[in-house]
Amino acid sequence: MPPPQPSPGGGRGNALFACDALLPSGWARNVLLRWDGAGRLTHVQPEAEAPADIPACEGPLIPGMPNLHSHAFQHAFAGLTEFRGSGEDSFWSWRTLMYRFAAQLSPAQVEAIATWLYVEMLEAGYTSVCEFHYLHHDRDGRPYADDAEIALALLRAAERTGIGLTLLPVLYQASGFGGQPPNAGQRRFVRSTESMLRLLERLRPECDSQGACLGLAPHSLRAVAPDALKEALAGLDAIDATAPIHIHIAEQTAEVEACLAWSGQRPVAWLLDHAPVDARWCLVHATHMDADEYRRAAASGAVAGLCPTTEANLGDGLFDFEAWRAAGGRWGVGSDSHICVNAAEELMLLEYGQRLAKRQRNIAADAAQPSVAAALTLAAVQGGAQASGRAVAGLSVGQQADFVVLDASHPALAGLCAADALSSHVFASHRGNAIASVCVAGQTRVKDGRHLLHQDAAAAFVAARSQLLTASS
Ligand code: NGQ
Ligand code: ZN
Repeated sequence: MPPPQPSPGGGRGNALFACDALLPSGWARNVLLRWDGAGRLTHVQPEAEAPADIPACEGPLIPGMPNLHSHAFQHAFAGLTEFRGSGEDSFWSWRTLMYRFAAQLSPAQVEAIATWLYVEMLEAGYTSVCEFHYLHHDRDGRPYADDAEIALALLRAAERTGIGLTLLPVLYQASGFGGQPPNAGQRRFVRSTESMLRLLERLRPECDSQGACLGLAPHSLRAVAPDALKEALAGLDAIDATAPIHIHIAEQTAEVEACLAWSGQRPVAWLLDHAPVDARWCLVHATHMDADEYRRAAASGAVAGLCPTTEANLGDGLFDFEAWRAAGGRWGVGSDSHICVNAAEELMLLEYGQRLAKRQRNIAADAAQPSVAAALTLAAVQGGAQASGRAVAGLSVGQQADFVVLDASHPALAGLCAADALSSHVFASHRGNAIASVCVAGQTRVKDGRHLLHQDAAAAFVAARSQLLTASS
């Protein structure tokens, strides 16, 4: 039978029966799900009878994955820096090229790129995204007539595609620790703390009206000096004392060294001592921490924002996932630069990085959840939901009906039990999409593996990228 459709009359109240569903406690059989008109689950009942009038999904049902870190515009640039420049290429030489690319983008191009990106995310198992948005101004660095121009383009892209959104306008003021003046490549990003707070006020009703969550992202300790950080956090609290806060924290060893030179502390330690880090925070790329930082950051309740494919692509270094889990740390995944847009592959690479470093196998599993793929999926959904500030924490009552039906007819999955099908989806589907359908807030967005906008959005993306490449050649 087909996946659920919006009910007649435009309401979204609906139901679905799944022979196998991955609930927060693990796999369950014969699960009946019901959700209300707002797309919130009202009923998650295992061992139910299959009601005759309710559609049954054909493959295992898993929770939709929140993508906790995205710079949408970078998707049009993915794959274009895989050549040797002068000397030794690094994160920093990549960043120079990325700035050059960012300098050219128009709001319409950003919208086309984001729309296609969100289509791809939905097709690849992400049902919501945290957009870490710092491309604020026009090409000359001057604010647009409407200061929210590009933020609104991102909101429209999310709304059109149906992906859930946490919008994180980025505070960016400096080029290095302690408030060093920004450089020319950063002119589109830079704004005063006061203008950031005005932007948040401007965006609040827009976000509310489409069910998006609004937070704030101090870009990094490199880009925001201590006084500005304090002032921005106080301003955010006055607007919404529960809003999520995301920051890039310790991605590169050069960044750790510069922070030590500036403050005598490593970035994570500095942040924990100078900011009220708690469960509202997402520490993106907390890659380089010492043992004490792993322990303290995990105890803060913050989510570690892991972006395995981007971190590999940029040569960041390896997060010590085992140490983080041993300390009880929460975590989720993001596709960040979008060198790869696939929730399953992020989980696979996260596990493989640890296997390579530790020379062990099945590292993310434990006695309670021996299947690595299930353990990874469940933890990343929980952590991703926390970082998103939205009720997207999986298949339980009160959470949004965000879910993915695996394609039981895909050769990698066919004939397997649900647990093995998920393992094959994560580890053995060879980049082929083993996803049949995807629902966000109970609405079908991907059917037979395809989003309704697939073709149009792809064409608009390719056109935008061609314009950009022609302009820069
Ligand atoms: C960004 N991206 O803001 O897009 C950063 C690079 C920076 C990643 N860290 C720029 N992956 O950190 O200065
Ligand atoms: Zn980032």
